[in-house]
Amino acid sequence: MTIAAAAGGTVGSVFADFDADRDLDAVLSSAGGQDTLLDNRREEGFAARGRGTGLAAHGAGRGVAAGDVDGDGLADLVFAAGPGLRCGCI
Ligand SMILES: [Ca+2]
Ligand SMILES: [Ca+2]
Repeated sequence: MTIAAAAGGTVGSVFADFDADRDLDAVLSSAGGQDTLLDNRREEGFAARGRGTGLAAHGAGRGVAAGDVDGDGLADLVFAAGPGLRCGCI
């Protein structure tokens, strides 16, 4: 799968190496409420993951950002959804 194929309804995206395998993965925030982790499989393209990754369906997405919010050395995700913010970690 390409990122463009998975990006319908996307209102925000962030790229980082979320599984520490030295390639950039992507998280897409969706206006439809289901965020998607795109696992970079290199020559195979990206594999879409949703449920089971810690990402959950929510209200209308507004955006996503990545950073080490809790200082544990691992990337965390912060989603803007609906009228407030929620935080998810993968
Ligand atoms: Ca990766
Ligand atoms: Ca962290």
